[in-house]
Amino acid sequence: MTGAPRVVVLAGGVGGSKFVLGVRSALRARGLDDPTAHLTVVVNTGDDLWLSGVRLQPDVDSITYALAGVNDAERGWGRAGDTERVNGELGEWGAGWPWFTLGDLDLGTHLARTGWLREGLTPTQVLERMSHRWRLGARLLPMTDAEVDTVVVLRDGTRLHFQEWWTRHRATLAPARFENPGIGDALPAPGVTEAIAAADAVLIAPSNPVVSIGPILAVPGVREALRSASAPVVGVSPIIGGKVVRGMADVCLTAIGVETSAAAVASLYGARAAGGVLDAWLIAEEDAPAAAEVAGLGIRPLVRPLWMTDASRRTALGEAALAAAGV
Ligand code: FO1
Repeated sequence: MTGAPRVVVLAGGVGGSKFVLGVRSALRARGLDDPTAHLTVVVNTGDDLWLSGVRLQPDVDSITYALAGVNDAERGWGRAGDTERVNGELGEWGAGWPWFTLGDLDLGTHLARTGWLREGLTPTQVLERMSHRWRLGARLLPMTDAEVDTVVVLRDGTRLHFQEWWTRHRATLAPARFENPGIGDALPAPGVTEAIAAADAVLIAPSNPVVSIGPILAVPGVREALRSASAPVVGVSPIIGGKVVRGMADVCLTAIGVETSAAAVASLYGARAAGGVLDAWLIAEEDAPAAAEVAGLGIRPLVRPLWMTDASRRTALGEAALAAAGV
């Protein structure tokens, strides 16, 4: 390969944004001041929802805000220093969801997005327009332009929007399965399969394997694009020391019958050589004993520090993932 590598990352919200920050700074450390043309992020849109008349894209916004440096890093969603005046007023009207907070600055994003969608722009075009506001250093693509919001089906058949299950019930209601109605007819957003085909490295972020990476892989054509990519596909385990780093991915994994372990998630994704999507799998030092099991799946295990607790660790992980892909 000559010149800077072209990298595609599949990503969800919080884990996804930290990882993308790491990959961006690893590319910058290689002298690529503006990696926009070299770093494409395919973002999960299964978390999206309509609320109070506006379209919310939590994972898209988490990644955009993080790359722009305006995210609320502590909370993991929304804008730093946001206020909640409009949200209070919505509550007085009995509008929206009392358990779901829309910050004032964040609402500006949702209003702008909704206005452009109403004018006829596609989600891809809206995101492209939104990406110009800040120097993101990456091209963001939604996984699809279709609305395929994740639905959680409980054991008694009750159907809840993913966000209600996640934020109101904090994933305490046992799910039977997750669905993305309409996803079978969805197309990858323009540019997604093309970016994967042209990539020198494809990376799967340490995001929720079930409700973040799962929907991306379920968009018809994405799995096939990964399988036929000439670039190595390298995943990063979202499980460290047998536990989820953050969030409630363990509940999601249990619901689909997958153990919360680095090897089980590798097995869920599968080896590219055996009909899956992975060539290599970065596992934490704490999970080093799982390396043999991962290798047994036909996936190259690489034991690396996976904690992304500060900028230098994030950069090191981004660099480790690129190196694992041979770029
Ligand atoms: N998460 C919460 O736990 N409570 C909230 O009130 C909340 C509001 C919210 C508003 C906009 C947005 O983009 C995200 C928001 N999130 C909130 C985060 C979100 O529900 C999830 O953490 C992600 O979708 C999971 O990746």
